[in-house]
Amino acid sequence: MMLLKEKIEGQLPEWRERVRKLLREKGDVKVGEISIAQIYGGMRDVKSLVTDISYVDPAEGIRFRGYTIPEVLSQLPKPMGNEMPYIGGLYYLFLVGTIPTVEQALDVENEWKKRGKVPEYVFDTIRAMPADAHPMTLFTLAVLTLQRDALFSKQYHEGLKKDSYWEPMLEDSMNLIAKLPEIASFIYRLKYKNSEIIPSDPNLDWAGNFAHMMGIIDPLYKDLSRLYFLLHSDHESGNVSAHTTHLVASSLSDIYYAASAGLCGLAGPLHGLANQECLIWLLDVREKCGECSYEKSALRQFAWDTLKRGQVIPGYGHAVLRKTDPRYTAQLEFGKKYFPNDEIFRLASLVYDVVPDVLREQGKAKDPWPNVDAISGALQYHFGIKEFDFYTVMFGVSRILGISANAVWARALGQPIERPKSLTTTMLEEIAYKTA
Ligand code: NMX
Ligand code: MLT
Repeated sequence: MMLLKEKIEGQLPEWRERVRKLLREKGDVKVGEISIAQIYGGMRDVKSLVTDISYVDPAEGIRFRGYTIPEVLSQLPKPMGNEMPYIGGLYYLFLVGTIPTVEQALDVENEWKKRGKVPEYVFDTIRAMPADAHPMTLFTLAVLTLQRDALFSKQYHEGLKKDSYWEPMLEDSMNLIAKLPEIASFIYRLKYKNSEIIPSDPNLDWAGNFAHMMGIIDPLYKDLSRLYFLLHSDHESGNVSAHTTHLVASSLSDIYYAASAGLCGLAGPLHGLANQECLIWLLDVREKCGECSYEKSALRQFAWDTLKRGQVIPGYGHAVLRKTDPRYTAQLEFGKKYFPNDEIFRLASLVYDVVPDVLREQGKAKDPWPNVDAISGALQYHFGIKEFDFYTVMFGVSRILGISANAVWARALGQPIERPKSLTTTMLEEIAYKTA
């Protein structure tokens, strides 16, 4: 039996009883209230979702299964001679809840190797799309195309018992994740590198193999890929990609349907597409400010001009965080260590000295600090990935780790179809003026 399956199966009776007990004994305890401002305001801070895989503390940032980003980076097993961990180990942590040994991390990596062959029909579908289709469209489509092979849908129609729903969900998730590096790098090479596809190297780990298939020679790019996929993987359940995936999967859609829906949400400029927007913004600074790009006064003016045009400064602000995103800090440290004098990296780090003050002066954004997207593109740019409309695909590859792990556990714990209640404006007015 697959190790991950065995480990989840071992924990399930206890988890199911824990949730049953809480519901039985304390099901009517109130966790919060909801105001009219929250209903109209994107449900900000409404506590209505549950996940044990990650938690975002506004003042501290993300913890994966209780571990901070620096703890995860230092404690997860790493390929020999490298500084960044196996992503197989991260997935083990997500699903099992404990830091794996090297053998356990490699067990996940080996499962992915066994399941990695991408069916030709996926490539044919991508090739059939117009040449100017956005890479996120191609990626989302590729994930959806794989739905043909969904085990969950097949077994459900064969009469699978509810207690076992999570098993094909896990199998499907493993099958999907295994194929992502090859699909993503195929899109990149097809679109930007003359269709010169680089075959997969079975000796490499999942993230290292992605770096190899992208055609980046510098061995450090393998570690950046491991870092990138780790940092973007999960951010609790309320963000658009995670919440969309959860919502769609709650109707018992399989992971291919649900993850492709989540990716569509990730493709929005206020969410994952912000990494592309950030790079565009930095290149714009360089083009318009020229030599002065590195002067704080010029950067300040540029930031103000952006705001005055009614646009957001991409990569800054957050719905939950109220401090610098630790995912930003981890990437900043990587750049400072390996290429502090890189032009675009320097510019991205200088923006950090200027933009928070500008946003505070403007007084609108509740969080003036950088998020994960503010610097990720600058690191890719350093390694020659200059086609910024590809950046969100890498975010998507990584995000599927988190959303699929959540989908497996949601199904294991029998979470029901999601269906909140809506009201009309008249009803809200009646409630408001009656209680006033
Ligand atoms: N630049 C300019 N204005 C901003 C920014 C920003 N970076 N961040 C927030 N604001 C504005 C926001 O547009 C809103 O204005 P208005 O009242 O006119 O609608 C006001 O400040 C209050 O917004 P907040 O409550 O602080 O933020 P909210 O929770 O609504 O949105 C984001 C969070 C992340 C969508 C927002 O900060 C933003 O648009 N940031 C830039 C885009 C970005 O970096 N997105 C990536 C987020 C991370 N990710 O990968 O998903
Ligand atoms: C994410 O990683 O999903 C973003 O930081 C957005 C969020 O958490 O709201």
